[in-house]
Amino acid sequence: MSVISTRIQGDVLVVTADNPPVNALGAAVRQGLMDAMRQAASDDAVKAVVIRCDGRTFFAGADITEFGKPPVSPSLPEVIDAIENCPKPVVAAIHGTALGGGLEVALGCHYRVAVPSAKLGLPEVKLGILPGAGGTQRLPRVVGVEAALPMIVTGDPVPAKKAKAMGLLDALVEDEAGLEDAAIAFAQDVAGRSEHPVSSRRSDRIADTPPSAFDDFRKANARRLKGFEAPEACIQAVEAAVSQPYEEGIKTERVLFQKFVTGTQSKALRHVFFAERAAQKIDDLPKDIEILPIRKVGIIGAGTMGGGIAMNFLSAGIPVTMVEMKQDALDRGMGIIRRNYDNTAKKGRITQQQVDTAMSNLTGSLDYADLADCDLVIEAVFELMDIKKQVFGKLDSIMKPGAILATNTSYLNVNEIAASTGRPEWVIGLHFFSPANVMRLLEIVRGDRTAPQVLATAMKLARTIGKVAVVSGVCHGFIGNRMLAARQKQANALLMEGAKPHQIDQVLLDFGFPMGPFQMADLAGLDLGWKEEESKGETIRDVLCERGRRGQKTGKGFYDYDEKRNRTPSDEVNAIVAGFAAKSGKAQRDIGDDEIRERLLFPMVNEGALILEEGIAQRASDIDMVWLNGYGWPAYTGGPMFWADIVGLSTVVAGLERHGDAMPDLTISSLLKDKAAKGERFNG
Ligand code: TC6
Repeated sequence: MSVISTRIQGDVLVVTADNPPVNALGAAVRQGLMDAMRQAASDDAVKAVVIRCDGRTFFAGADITEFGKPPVSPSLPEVIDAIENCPKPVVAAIHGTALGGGLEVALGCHYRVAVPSAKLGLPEVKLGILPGAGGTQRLPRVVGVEAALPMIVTGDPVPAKKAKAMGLLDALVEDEAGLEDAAIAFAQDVAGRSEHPVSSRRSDRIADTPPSAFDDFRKANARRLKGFEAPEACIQAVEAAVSQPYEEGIKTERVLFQKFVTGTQSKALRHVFFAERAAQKIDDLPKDIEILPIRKVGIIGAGTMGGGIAMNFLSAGIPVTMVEMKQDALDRGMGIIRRNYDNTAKKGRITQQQVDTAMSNLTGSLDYADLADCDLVIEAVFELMDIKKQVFGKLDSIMKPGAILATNTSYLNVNEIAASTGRPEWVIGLHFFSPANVMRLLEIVRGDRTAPQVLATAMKLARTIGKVAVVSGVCHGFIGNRMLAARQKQANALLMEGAKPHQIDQVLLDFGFPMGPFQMADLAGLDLGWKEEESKGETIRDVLCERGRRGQKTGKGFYDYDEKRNRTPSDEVNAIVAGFAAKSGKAQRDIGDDEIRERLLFPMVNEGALILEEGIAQRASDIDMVWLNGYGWPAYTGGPMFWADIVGLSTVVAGLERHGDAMPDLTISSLLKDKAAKGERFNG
């Protein structure tokens, strides 16, 4: 069946796309639209045209899988020009999402109508490119530069009501089922008008732009956009819309688009797009597996982690019972949740009504028995195996049959925890990242005996609460913390060899991380897990803590901090480290940034390769998702495994071998060596 079909209703040509799942504008769709425009122009009985889509959405954009392949005619810009040049008025009927090339098609139409639930956006920037089918020239002409810039540069879509208010839509159709008929009626109405169809090219809204608009926007968004190349290209293209005539502006957009679509950042961000979707797939689970209903969730522990986890479910409308040992700890935890919600409401991100609903779904308790009827319980108690086992033993005796028992452990053996119950099939790891209500990553740890249904339910639940879930097998630290440990080991070794904390941190900041390991340690507190009474000054951390250097909260740690928490390197720390190095007989030396970067990042890639080799991660791109969503790895490099592909696996192996003397206990993964020798990549 053809992906584009046409029919004539009255005097309106209705053009319908049907290209599941998201009506991407692949070659066949483009050709079909082109043919339809020819039909509209040549058939005298046709007075107007409606373009609409079957399925769950209007065109969700160009077909991303075609990027990087030889172009197939007609191009999207040619198709949109054909729509715009149609002598009969063309109306876009929008439901679902009109994104990227999809919105550009709609902008080529002379009129746009949509249902209120629709969203419209130009998310190309998130793929490392800019709208390349006229979007940067047409959108500012339709809605003005002030409204167009954020849409194009951040890529965030706008809801239909806002789109109507900004002039992007001509009408809203309240009755969703009646969109097609309403669009046809709208088309008949405009066809009867005497004036020519309105082209997005002709507008003087763009002339209102103050000259400072672009620099102001650059300044206001500098932090958010740091490291990404495409946002600046987007700004330049919109600047061209203001400073150049339409035909010239379109050429500027084309040149920038061609440059970026073949760039490394775009390849990396496209990889991220598909990696996020791939992570949701578990290869050995049957497609029709039954998903268990999760109507009520229990959380053990009302600390920062437990509270953050609870908020995920409350925000999704799922009632939560939170259990603590003491009333004051419970009150404190519940109070923090309320304050967090209140603050979000103050910022206008949620309504007071939503705060009240979320809080009304939260019950506090001091009694495990109150968890008995929960469909899922997550423990977020102290990270000690004995304590976890006690908690699970108790849960086993209380929870109803068929309830999922989850641990939020970040390191411990989930199989061992599961074995402390009589129902290991119902036990799973749900490793949230702090702050748990904000961070997108959820590592789902599949125990050796976890039932497929339990795993599938956890994956579905992750989607419900807006997390990016990645499945990990059982090993110490799972995917993320195991690789973090490999990096930390090198950071500590480099310190002893003469690199300074600020130098090591700066190398990672320059790479694109939001923070380096010593900044992170200072933020978390150096005394986390450290006991004063047991400290014998045997490690750098012992000495720092003993001297009151316990991190940002004490005004000093690896760095000195002023009252605004600005950090400066510390001579005292350097002397302490040098003292330890001398005691261990290590000569300190100047270490270059390249060596630091290789010694920090190559062992991580190696650990990732071991994780793959052992079957802990399903695929390399899952490892990328963990680091992108949980640890601040810069998205524009695609994640550690994709980055290694770009650097070249033989370069990584050569680097590991070159630094071998400094990393004597590092075993190079045979998978990594093998792939490097064959010139292969981790990702395809
Ligand atoms: C552009 O338009 C540039 C224009 C200039 C040209 C000159 N192409 O996300 P889901 C697949 S750039 C190909 O799970 P949802 C996706 O991989 C594009 N495939 O669904 C998945 O496949 P799988 C600008 C695509 O309901 C399946 O469809 N547009 C595309 O959660 C389902 O996707 C965008 O960036 C595509 N464009 O969300 C929008 N889109 O089942 C990208 C999706 O094999 N898309 N697939 O894994 C989205 O944001 C979302 O897909 C959604 C639907 C909101 C449309």
